[in-house]
Amino acid sequence: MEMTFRWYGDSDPVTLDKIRQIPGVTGIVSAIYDIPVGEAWPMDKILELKKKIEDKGLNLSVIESVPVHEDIKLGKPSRDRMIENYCTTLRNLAAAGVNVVCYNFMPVFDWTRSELDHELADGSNALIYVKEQVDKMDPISGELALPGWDSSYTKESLKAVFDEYANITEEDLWNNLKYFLERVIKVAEEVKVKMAIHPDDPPWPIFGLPRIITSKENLERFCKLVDSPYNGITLCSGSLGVTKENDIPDMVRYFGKMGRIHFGHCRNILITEEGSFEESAHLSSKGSLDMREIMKAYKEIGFDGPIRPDHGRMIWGETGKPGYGLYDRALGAVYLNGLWEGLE
Ligand code: DNO
Repeated sequence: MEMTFRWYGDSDPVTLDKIRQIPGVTGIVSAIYDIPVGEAWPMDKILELKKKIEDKGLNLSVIESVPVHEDIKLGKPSRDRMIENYCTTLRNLAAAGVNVVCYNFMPVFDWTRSELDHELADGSNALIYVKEQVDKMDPISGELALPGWDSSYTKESLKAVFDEYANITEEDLWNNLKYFLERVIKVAEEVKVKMAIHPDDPPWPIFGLPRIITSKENLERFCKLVDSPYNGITLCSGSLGVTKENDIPDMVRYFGKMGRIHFGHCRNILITEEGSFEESAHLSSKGSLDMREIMKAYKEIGFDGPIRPDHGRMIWGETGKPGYGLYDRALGAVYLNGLWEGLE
């Protein structure tokens, strides 16, 4: 297992100099953020990113994410050109020595929360999802922005894309995902890049948009869409774990034995009521997930890929990108490494 940490590039207040001081973290998870979704990533930019990271004595372990253009998810004719570009990006990444790529297939919005700085009992601030509040939110008001969301939408273009999704069913989304995978996984196999889909967060439909990467059953269906070891998963405990039906250690064992887990996101969450949750500290006793059992499952499958702590709370007065401060994520990394060492 390699402990990794997400870095948002030069604009990230959590610098590589800080990250390299977290004991046990050797890998960086990053991306190129200034290329429009749907365009190919040029070689020189990839090499520049890699060099910056390696100059600090770290590895560029995972790209999170190479985003999938909405036209691909919608199955529009323009998708062929965009899939071609996606394949070019994979070829370039492979040539630069990157071999794990994370992405997601969530329509329009990436991870969604109702509040970004909810104060917990200990005075720290965390992201939370309260079903009632989300049900009342107007997704196209442009009022809520999250680090994972595409910020290039205007109110009008958001409305337009929502209209396009009005006719897209879950089955359509499955078909469009299959179409994408049939083309991309061929190239991934050829250049040996492990593709790792990120589950939908939260794992249920929001704002009337379909979501399909949500459960063990659906992940199994996903694996069979294109039955290749390069067609794998980012097993995100915090995304899948907010519903009790998803047994995370069981999923790690099941998909791990199939050789389909290429990346682990390990964080805890506290289910506050059915359909609502808070992002808690990583420690098992602070949330609903048994983190030791999850790490034990990774140990049992002989996992040798990258793992990262995931969202952290804001503690000790830190401010910054919601979910992506330094301190609590660093505590998470050290805690997960401690569990791992204890299991050795
Ligand atoms: C949240 C992340 C997601 C993830 C994407 C992958 O912090 O886990 O935003 O990066 O869904 O494409």
